[in-house]
This record gives sequence, C-alpha cells and structure tokens, in this order.
Amino acid sequence: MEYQSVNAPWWRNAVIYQVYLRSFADSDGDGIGDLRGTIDHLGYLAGLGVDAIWLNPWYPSPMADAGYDIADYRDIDPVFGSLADADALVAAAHDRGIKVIIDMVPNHCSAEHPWFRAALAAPPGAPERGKFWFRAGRGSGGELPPNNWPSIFGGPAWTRAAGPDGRPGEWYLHLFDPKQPDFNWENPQVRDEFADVLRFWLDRGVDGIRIDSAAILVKDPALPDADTGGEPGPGHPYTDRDEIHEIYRQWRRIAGEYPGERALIGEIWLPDHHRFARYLRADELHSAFSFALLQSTWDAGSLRRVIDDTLAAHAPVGAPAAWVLSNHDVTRHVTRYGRTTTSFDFANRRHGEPLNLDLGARRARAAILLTLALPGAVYLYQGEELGLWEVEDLPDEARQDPMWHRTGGADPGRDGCRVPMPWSGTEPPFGFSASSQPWLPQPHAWKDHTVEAESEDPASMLELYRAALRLRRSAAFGDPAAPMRWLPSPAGVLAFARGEAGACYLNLSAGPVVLPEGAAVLLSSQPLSARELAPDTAAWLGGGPAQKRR
Ligand code: TEU
Repeated sequence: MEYQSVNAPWWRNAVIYQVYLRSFADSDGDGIGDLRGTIDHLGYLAGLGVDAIWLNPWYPSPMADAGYDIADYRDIDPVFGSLADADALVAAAHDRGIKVIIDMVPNHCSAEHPWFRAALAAPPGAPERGKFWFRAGRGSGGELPPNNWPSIFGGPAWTRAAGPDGRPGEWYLHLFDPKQPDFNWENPQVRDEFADVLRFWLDRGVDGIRIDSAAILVKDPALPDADTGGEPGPGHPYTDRDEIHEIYRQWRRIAGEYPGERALIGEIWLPDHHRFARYLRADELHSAFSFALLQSTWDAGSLRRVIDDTLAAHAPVGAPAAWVLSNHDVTRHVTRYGRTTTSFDFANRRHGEPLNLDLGARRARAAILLTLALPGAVYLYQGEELGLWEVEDLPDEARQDPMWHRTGGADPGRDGCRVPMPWSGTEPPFGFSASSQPWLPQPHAWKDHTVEAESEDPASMLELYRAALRLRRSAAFGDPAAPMRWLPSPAGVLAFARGEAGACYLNLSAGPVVLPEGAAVLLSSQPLSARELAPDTAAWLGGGPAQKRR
C-alpha cells in the first residue's frame, strides 16, 4: 500500500529535499551550481525517494547574502540560469512526480532593488522612502542610529545613507546585512507587490513557497529601543508581533485560489511552541519548520520533550509538524552530534570543539530513522544523505558569509555547511563542476562520501536514506493518519508506535537494550546482533506484537 497516495494533501507528510542551488550541481563550469545542473540530477533525487525539493533563492541578486538579497523578485539570476530554465526545472520535476518549493524573502530586498535605489535618490519624507524604514538619527547631528536594534548578522541594524545631496542623511533599517534593507509592511504598496509576486510564481506552477524570516516582517512603527531581554511576541518591537498574521491570511487566500494544494511554509524561529502554532491556524500558513529538533541535545529526555511539545502545539491547529535536522544556516548534524555539546544555537556555533565524526555519523544514522518515523513532513538538507560534516577549516579568504565578516570572524558563519556536493571521482571538485575551483573548496576526505562511492555500499549513509525513504512510503511511518503512541521502554530509550503497523526504537542510553520479541526488524541504523540495540542505534519494527498496546 502506498501511503503517499492517500487523500491527505502532500505537504502533510512529504519528504522534502533542500537543494542549496549554488552548491548542488554546476552545469556550465563557473564553479557555482545552477538550474540546468539541478535538472540533470533530478534522477538522483527521484531515486533517493523524495517527494519535493525546496530551492534556496534563485532571483537576480548581488549575492551579499547568498541570494537572500533580491534585486528582482520576478526573474532568475543569470548565474543560476534563466526563467526558461526555471520553467523547465518545474516541468522536469513534475514529470518525475517531484513537487517544487521556492524561497520567498519578504522581510527585506537587496540594496540594488529598484525600489531601494529610488528611495536613496529621493529626499526624506518622499513616498519612495516610505516603502522602507528611513529615519533621522539621534544625537545633535543625527550621528547616532535611530534606536538600539542589533543586526542579526552583527553590528547595528541601521546604516546611515547619504542624502540626494551626498551629505550624511537619514538612516535605514536592516535586520540583516546593510545590503538587505527591510521593507515597511505598513505600506500597502509593499503588500500589493508581494501578493503580485506570489501570483507570478504560483502561475508558473510552483507547489510551495518557503517564507524567509517569516516572524519579523512587522515592526512597531514607533521603532522603540528593544529591551535586550525582551521576549518575542506582541510587546516585542519586531519579532512575532500580532499584526503579522493578517499578512499570512492574505497569502493563504491567494494560495487557495490555485488548484493542487499549493503550500506556504514559514521559517519561524520562536522559543514558544504556542506562539509558533498561531502561524499554522487553518487560514494562515500550511506548515513551518520545527527547529526545536535541531536545537535539541542528543539525549532521550530532551528529544522526547521536543517531540511532545511540538506535536502538542500542532494538534490544536490541525497542522502537521515539519521536522528538520540540518539546513543551510546551521552546523551540519554529523558535526553537532560528534561533539560533547550536541545542541545547536546561533549564539554559540562552537567551531573547533573536540569532534568525533564517527560518533556523529553513528548518531546521525539513528537520528534520521527517528525523524522519518515521526508524524509530519521531513526536510532533508542536501548532503546529509551522504553523511557530510561541517567544513570547519575553510580558509578565511574563501569565506563569504556576512555573518563571518560582520562579526569580525567571531562567528564562523554558515559557509561550512554550504560546501558543494561531492558526486563522483576521487578528487575535488568531485563531479560538482567542470571548474577546478568550486565557489567553496571541498575537503579531500569527501572522496569516500561521494554519491558514487556510497551507492551500492550497503553500509553507507546514502543506502540507509534510500532504504528508509523506500520503507517510509510503504510502512506506517509515512501515513499521516497513523497516530503516534509512546511505548513502554527502559530509561534512555525512546520507543513509539505509528498506528498498528510500525514502531521506532532509539537507544540513547550507555548500554545495549534488547528489542521486544515478535515484530520483524524492518531497518536499523547499525547491524543488529540477536535483537540487541547498541547505544546510539535506532531500529524500525513492523508487522508484529511490538506495537500492541500493553
Ligand atoms: O534566516 C533567518 C535567520 O537568520 C533568522 O532566523 C535568525 O537566524 C534568527 O532569527 C536568529 O534569532 C534566513 C535564511 O535562512 C538565511 O540564510 C538568510 O541569511 C536570512 O534569512 C536573511 O534572509
């Protein structure tokens, strides 16, 4: 039985593969991945068994933040291809039964966007400036920023612009890099523009839209100082303000005008699960990333709490969870799980901590079986299926992330998880590109982690992913209707059933545990001897009494 074919909309239980475009596959030899390269590798993704892909921003951009600084929301950057290539990619993916999710960045644009250039050219108070946040500075000569908001990339969130006369003038707000000015969502022209941009892409057939930085669009128009300990929520000057929901209600109405279950997926980092779930009410977003899983330490108590809290928060709004272990912003999980501190937190990226990659990989194998067994959708980040680790020793001159530059290197930034995919061969660039100089250098040790090297090696991470995705389609784990129920288990072991047909066991204790008799072992993250589950090992059981209520 194919659970993917039941009537539930696809986004409730899909396995979605994040294609980090500039690092996936380069077809034209410039060292940067592109749309044609992605089309050429759709067969790989179909064979892996994913239901959808999500592509990071592909729009024309000066690339001050790897494309999250958009200069034109209705076109494709020439480094990635053309609009015709984008149409061809959507069509080719659809031919293979793969849905396509694109990235939308509504909080800010590029400083090269025509609206922002016009704003800079216009005098204070002009309507062109009203699409952004321009304000006079504080201090006698306006030499101090209008308030104390910090940029998420380090330094102040304000930059002083030259007036049309060339003299220092008003300041403008950028919660990220100075090259990423924040839109003013109070302005109806901003709202109308994005409604139109959404339709532009939905008309071209994309199946979903990932919404970047979705909780910080709306600012308190008084722009008060931020209280440094201030919680996100109605009282916060820019994070999770109540007025934001009206935007997503409008977007949901637009998505609903299209056939075929177009989905809106929010990138929402909020510590409070209930505030988070408000974005998933029936007339708002369909889904949002559950980052709590990747923030969790690798231990039974914390993982169980994250799973329970996540599912409990989603249940009242009827939305599925969307689990994530890694993405293009966070330290790859093989590396996280190979350290003593196994959690992730932006404030403390911990490069250079002692690292045991074998342990990290062993835990990563168990983690993906846990994740794929949970109810909901699952996002995979390109390369995790090969067991790639964070590249921590990139030469400084190769680093491109503004997080690295704006913190003066205090934050290593995100380049280490964005290194191009190794496809084949024994030397960089491992089939990624015809150029010998991919935009970031790949480690030599990836020769053992190419798609080619891992294919048909039954012990490889890739074959574990392939087997797990195959099983997830045919077993209860992928069935959105199969309820999850915790099973009795020894301390340090997570065990749960999905419906009557499948169960997942994960041993996070220090010693081996014996799996219950009866049910067949469908898949395990390590070879088992005599039904013994070693530490940091997970197994899927099916078709027997292991799932029965006790
Ligand atoms: O990331 C958003 C982001 O960085 C925030 O979620 C932030 O880290 C968090 O609020 C810290 O508290 C997205 C993209 O995924 C990232 O690659 C971009 O650099 C960023 O937006 C800017 O567009």
